[in-house]
Order: sequence, then structure tokens, then C-alpha cells
Amino acid sequence: MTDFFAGLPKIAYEGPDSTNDFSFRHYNPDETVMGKRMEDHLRFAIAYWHSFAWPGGDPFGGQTFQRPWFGDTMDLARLKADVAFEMFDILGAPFFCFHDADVRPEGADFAESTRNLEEIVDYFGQKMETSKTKLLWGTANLFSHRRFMSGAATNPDPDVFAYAGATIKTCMDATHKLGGANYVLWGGREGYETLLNTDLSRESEQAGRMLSMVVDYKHKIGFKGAILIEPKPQEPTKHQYDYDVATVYGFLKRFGLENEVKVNIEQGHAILAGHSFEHELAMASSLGLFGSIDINRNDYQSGWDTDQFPNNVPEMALAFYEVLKAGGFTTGGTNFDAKLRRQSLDPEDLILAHVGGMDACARGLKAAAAMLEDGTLEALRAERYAGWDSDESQKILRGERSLGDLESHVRSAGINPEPRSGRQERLENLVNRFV
Ligand code: XLS
Ligand code: NI
Ligand code: NI
Repeated sequence: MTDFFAGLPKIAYEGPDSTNDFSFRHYNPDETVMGKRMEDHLRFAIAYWHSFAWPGGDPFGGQTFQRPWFGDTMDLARLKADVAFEMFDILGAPFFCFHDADVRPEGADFAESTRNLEEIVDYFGQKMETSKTKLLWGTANLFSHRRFMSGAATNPDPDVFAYAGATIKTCMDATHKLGGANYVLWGGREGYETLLNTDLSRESEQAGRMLSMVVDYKHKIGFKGAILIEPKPQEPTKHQYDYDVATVYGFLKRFGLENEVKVNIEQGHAILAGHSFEHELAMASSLGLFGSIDINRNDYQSGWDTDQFPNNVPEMALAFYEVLKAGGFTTGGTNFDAKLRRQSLDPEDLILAHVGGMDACARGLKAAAAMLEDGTLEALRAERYAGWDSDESQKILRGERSLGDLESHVRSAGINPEPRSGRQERLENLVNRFV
């Protein structure tokens, strides 16, 4: 045991009336929601990078957090792992996620960095034998080190492409070894600052090649988890290639990978792309790409990725409504890719941020399940489209009617459509009964 969280209790469910800050009011892992345990619905994961590696900097000032494990040695990396698993235990977190760079010190060269990673992966492996916490996903950090400043797979220098590919391989090996449920690719610098120095066509060819190699390697090693792309429209680069779910779908189709890769959708990234979170979830579900979620929100005024913990229950209700309609998670889960505000210095801030986020998600999930079980929203939506269920409409959709046929039909049946209300306010009122 380290003494970092000394004196803080293990968090238990105490119900909505509890006044104990260190308790769940809504997240009750064993409670059944639509026939499934809440823990199995939500599949919460702790993000190693924000909780244990981020120093609290912003563009105007550096480190605010003083963690005893900050530094570049393997001993400190092991101390960080000890504290991380203590937090997983305090929260009862079923999963965690990590990048290579979060967990090991950078070595002098590729070989040393990989050795460091392998040592920590073995250390994680030992801890996971006695911990309930599993790996939701692993990923490679191909955006922080200066070698990646002009991209990883989309770099103009093939040596950087090779270094990135080699790094992805080691991170897939690490994820596979730890029994990870997914492997994530977020294109942190796969984009550009100016077209004046950028060859768009080459860069997307390179990205397609890298992703194909990732899929080949997954099959080669027998990794059964999902490969997930995490869309984001900008930041750090001005224009990122994996803009949103629809853009990723086009990219996957182009390289014939639409049945091999799914998406990890982050609420804050959806907002940056000018979408709602539920839009991105519904789009992914409709395209057969729904995989996993990062549940961190943005500040709606700031226009950048502020990675805040979720605390808006009506937003969570609409998001989990789409998750449930998509059939829920299979390999995916709910990752807190969220960080404390830089003034939240104390160990207990780290715990309470997650407690609040887990409760907000649990309330959202329960409201979403109640809306689905009530059925009115789905019934009203089905009624709106009911005309399309008729025999004649189905013939149109099957391609058995031409524009000429439509003209004859309109003339002979004397069709003269009357608009019908979309009933938006009525539906919004309905949702408000559940949140
Ligand atoms: C950054 C991304 C990142 C990914 C993992 O905006 O959200 O944290 O989730 O590389
Ligand atoms: Ni993000
Ligand atoms: Ni993310």
C-alpha cells in the first residue's frame, strides 16, 4: 500500500438520500437495469493519462500537481502503477485504459522504450491477478514526442511512419498480453496546419496503409478485441483527418476496412465537430460502427477539448438512450478520458471527480432505460415514419419504381401531401418526465 489515498474509504452505494460525499448515490453496480447489471451496462474505465500522468499545466503555466511518482525512472513508474490500482480498487472500477507514454519512461531509443513498456506490462499483469480491474483498451501515444510533430502515419518522413508502426505493434502486443478488450487509435497529429506544405492525397494513402497493417497484425496475433478509431475534428492540428464518425466511415469504406474497425466516440470531440454526442452515437449505430465511448465533456464556451467529468444528467440520458438502442456495449465501455481542473490538487479530488461522473452516468442510464421501457418516444417516432411501411413505399425503397412511376402515381392517386407536426416540444416534454 502507498499512502497517497490514506484515510479515504472504498466507495459504496448508499442511495440517493446519502449525504456522504464518499458514496455512490445512483451507481449501484449490482442493480439490474433492463435485465443487466449496471456495472455490465456501463463498463466504466479510468484513463491513466489524465489521472496519473497529467501534471496540471495549461498554455499559461506548467505543473500544478505534485505527485510523488512524477519523474522518469522505472521505480517511479511502478509507484504510479501502485497508486493507480489503489484508486481502481477504491472506486471499484471494472476497467482502465492507457497509452505507452503514460505508464513507462521514454527510453534513449526504441529498444529501451519497449523494454520499459514490457516491464510495466508485466507489473500490471501481476496486479491484475488479484484486482478485479481489467483493461478496456490500450493505445500508442503518437502525438506528444517531438518526432511526431508532423504526424505519425501521415508524416512526410517514412522513417517516422516506420517508428509509429513499430510503436503501435508494441502497444498492440501489450494490450493483447493484458487481455485488453479493444485497441484504440486516436490520430493525435494525423492532420495538418497548412495546405502549403501538405499533400492530402499522400497522407490519406499512408493512413489507410497503416490502418490495414494494424488490422492484419490483429488477425496475425489472434487479438479478439475491437480496433477502434477515435474521431476528432481539430486540436492538436488545425484540421484532423478523422473529423467525425461520418468522415471515418468514408475513410474505412475507401480502404475496405468498414467491417474491421469501429469507433470510440468522445463527447467533447462530438461537440468540437459541431455535433451533439447523441448525433455521433446514432450515426455510428446506424453505420454499424458503434464501439465504445469517452465520456468527457467540453465547456460549451471555450471551443477546445477541456476534458471535464460528466455532470449533466439530461445529456447523459440522451447519450445512454442511443447506447441502449445500439444494443449496449459488447467489447466497449465508458472511459473517463477526463481530467481534474488544475486547481483540484488533492487526492480526494481525483476520487470525487470519478464518483460524480459515475453517478451522472448511472442516472442517465436509468433515465434512458425508463424512456425505452415506457416506449412512447419510440412509438411516436415509428408513427411518424409509418407511411414507409406500406407495400407501395417498400417497392420505392427496393428500387422497383422510377421517377416516371412516381409521377404517374401522384397524378392517378391525386396525391397532395399535407405537412404534419414534428411535435418537438411534446417530445422534449416527454424526455423531461424521465430526467
Ligand atoms: C484526445 C483524445 C485521447 C484519446 C486517446 O483528445 O481524447 O485522449 O482518447 O489517445
Ligand atoms: Ni479528447
Ligand atoms: Ni479520448
